[in-house]
Amino acid sequence: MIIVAAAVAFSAVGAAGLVLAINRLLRFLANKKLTILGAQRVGKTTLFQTLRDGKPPKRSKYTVDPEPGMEFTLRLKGKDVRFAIPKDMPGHDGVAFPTWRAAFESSDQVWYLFRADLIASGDVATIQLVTSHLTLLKVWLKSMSGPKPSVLLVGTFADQVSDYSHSHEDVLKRVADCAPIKAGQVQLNNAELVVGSLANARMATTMVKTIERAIS
Ligand SMILES: Nc1nc2c(ncn2[C@@H]2O[C@H](COP(=O)(O)OP(=O)(O)OP(=O)(O)O)[C@@H](O)[C@H]2O)c(=O)[nH]1
Ligand SMILES: [Mg+2]
Repeated sequence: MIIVAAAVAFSAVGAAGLVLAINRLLRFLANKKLTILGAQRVGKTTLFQTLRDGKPPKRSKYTVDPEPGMEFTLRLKGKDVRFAIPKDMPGHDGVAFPTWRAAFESSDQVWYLFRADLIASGDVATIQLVTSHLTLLKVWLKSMSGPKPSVLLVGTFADQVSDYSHSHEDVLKRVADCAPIKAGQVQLNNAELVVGSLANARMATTMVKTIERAIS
């Protein structure tokens, strides 16, 4: 499915600071293919829609993806950013990730989203899930012979950490110190790590600027 959205610069009615930050970020992604991966409900669609619309969506429904793999193109002043947000069914054991793998291997950039709040609080199920995902990405990266994607680890839902508004750095450090994230950064060719939130326009602006710094 290809959806061509209008350029953010023309369609956005969100906060001016956010639109500016998005346009700066999209410049670094022009003519690139970006894949957004992550477990269910981590904020993949929210991040894409924020970049597309210049403001975070009010609410999002579960993404029901009838076809394997969703693709979108954002056109920015004649340059395209191609997005892939592939979906996999729950309950898989890692072998059944064909759409993730195909998107991963054909991308310039891969953003892996995970719940920063749950990682920071040591949630065992989340740690196991993130570990298994990052192990898969590592195996795919190692098995590739041609150009490889750069991987960015994106922790979302930081607003759910009680002291986030006072101490961004502390939350980032707690996430960075978590074993699977620490190992993942090294194993994924020194993947950058960003932590933030898309809960509102102000937090989304910070998130977008942080992502831009990480990939530029
Ligand atoms: N508090 C908070 N809520 C968020 C954040 N990001 C997304 N959400 C909310 O989390 C829910 C899931 O977000 P989605 O963007 O649909 O997540 P997804 O990864 O696309 O989910 P699926 O496609 O269904 O797997 C939505 O209700 C969002 O509004 C965040 O940073 N903080
Ligand atoms: Mg979704």
